Amino acid sequence: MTHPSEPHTSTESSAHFFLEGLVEAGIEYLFCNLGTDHATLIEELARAKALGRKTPTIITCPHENVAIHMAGAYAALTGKGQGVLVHVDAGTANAVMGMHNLMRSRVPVLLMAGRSPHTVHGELVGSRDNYVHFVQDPFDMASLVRPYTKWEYSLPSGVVAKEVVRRAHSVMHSDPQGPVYLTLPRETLAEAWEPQQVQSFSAEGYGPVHVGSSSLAQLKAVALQLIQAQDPMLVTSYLGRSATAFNALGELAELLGIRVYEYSSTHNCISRENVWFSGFDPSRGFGQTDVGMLLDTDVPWLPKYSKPESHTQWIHVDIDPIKKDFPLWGFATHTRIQANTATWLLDLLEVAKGLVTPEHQARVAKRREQAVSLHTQRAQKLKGEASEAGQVGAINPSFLCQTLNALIGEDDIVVNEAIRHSPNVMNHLVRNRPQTLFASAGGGLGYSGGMALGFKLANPKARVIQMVGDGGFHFSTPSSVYAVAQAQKLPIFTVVIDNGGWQAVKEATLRVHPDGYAAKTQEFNARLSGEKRNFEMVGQAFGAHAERVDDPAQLAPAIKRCLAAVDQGQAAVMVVQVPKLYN
Ligand SMILES: Cc1ncc(C[n+]2csc(CCOP(=O)(O)OP(=O)(O)O)c2C)c(N)n1
Ligand SMILES: [Mg+2]
Repeated sequence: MTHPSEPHTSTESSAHFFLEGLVEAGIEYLFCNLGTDHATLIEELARAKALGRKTPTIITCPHENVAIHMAGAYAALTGKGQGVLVHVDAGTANAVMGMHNLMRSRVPVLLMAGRSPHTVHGELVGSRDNYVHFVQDPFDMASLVRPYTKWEYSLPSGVVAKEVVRRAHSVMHSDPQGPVYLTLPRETLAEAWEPQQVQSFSAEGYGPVHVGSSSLAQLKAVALQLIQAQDPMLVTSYLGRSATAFNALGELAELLGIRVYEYSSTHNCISRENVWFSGFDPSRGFGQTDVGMLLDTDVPWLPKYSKPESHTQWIHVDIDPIKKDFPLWGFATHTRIQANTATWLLDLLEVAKGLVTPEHQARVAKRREQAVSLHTQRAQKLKGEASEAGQVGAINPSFLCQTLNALIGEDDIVVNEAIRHSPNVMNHLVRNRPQTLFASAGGGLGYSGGMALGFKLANPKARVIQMVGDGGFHFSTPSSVYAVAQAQKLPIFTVVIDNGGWQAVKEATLRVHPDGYAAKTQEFNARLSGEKRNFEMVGQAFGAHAERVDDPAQLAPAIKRCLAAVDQGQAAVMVVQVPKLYN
């Protein structure tokens, strides 16, 4: 190692090689919230800019919650994990909830945090020079994120900067994908090395490992089981993360006559126009089913309330069928297959096409008649539900979603964080195209603003519509969301569904204590009140168009104004007053 102050023109800092490693790995963006730990990275970014060298593009995020969810959404849409750079343990702590969401969503992201300097007396470039360097050096900093990472490490030396980046990149993109965490000691980033000392590590030699399909014998067995079934059904939650899988599932349902249910879906998994799409309550199909499939789902139903028939044979196919990150799981299946469901479904289709008989297709045609009738009934029921506009000060949430549905495009992307209004969003925002509906698989609220920005970054042509509760909006660090929307020219459209508090918390109490004191006194400590609650003005403060709608008759014109603003490059926030959870 050489010291950077020595007159050695040929040396470069570890930070320089680290940034080069990120570029070589294909990391396009660093979603950043910076601090004293990043001094040499900041210096190298400025130097690279001055010298015309390529680095990842920096997206400055005033809050880490936005950074981590932006990176997650970008990866969910493009398949490419990005970098998030935060400040020591403090920034890591703010990003942890996002790590929980991304880990549960199996999305790759490289979270990086600088580490406080370890030298106290000025021994090295980057030694402690500030009060916070003494207090931001906890024992086992990585323990903050360890439950939510596949891999974590601390950069031991600039010599291995590129090898470490490659390793992090390959691990996060290997199946099942997920977040990784790397810490960067300040003095290590400031070390200097000769370029020939720092090797590159190619994707060809060190790239990710993917799970494929299953054996032909197994595919045949499953195909025959489905062909022989009297009335098969399927439950999925995140199969729609792949457009290929989405399309293959639609085709398979038609070929084999399989009723498809989504449960707690984080993606739209089948076109709502497909007659075999049977809604969001799998338990409705249990009675008739002799063969069932779980395909890309972590929680297919709630066992406390829904029990499949004992004679039903369940086939389970997933990138992670053992659910390695769930201490308990609790769903009995008869066949368990680890596979990439997109390639597996394509293979199954091929095999099944060679096995179906005219007799089977006649049986499917008969079932199809029933499916068409149920599909039509469902559509009519939903139409009826949304036809009632509601009152001034209590707009019907189904009417809200149906009105919005008529005004958005089929390739627009909806981010769902509507919580107890999720059924309205799922039923009335009719998403027929793959990758046009997303939610978090995790349970940490406040994801949808950052995610909406990440989708807009990944697909600037699509409109991105964020559906969020009033509680969720508070969690989303909204001043940071609209600051980034403005600075990065990422106009998103936020719809705040305001019911005056946390309906989910109220309902949870009633489920456990239906006749308790909370129920009798109607006191759930779930009220979000105050003389002024102008969520739209939070957006306005950072350049967004703002609307507040109390009257259902004003809804469509307000949506149109918001969409016009978004189309002209300005974010929009529309607060809609729905019935309050407290009278
Ligand atoms: C970070 C975080 N804190 C708390 C919760 C618990 N929680 C779940 S739903 C909910 C209420 C959300 O309120 P809102 O977004 O208004 O939706 P509503 O329940 O009214 O439909 C809360 C507080 C959570 N999931 N995540
Ligand atoms: Mg609410």
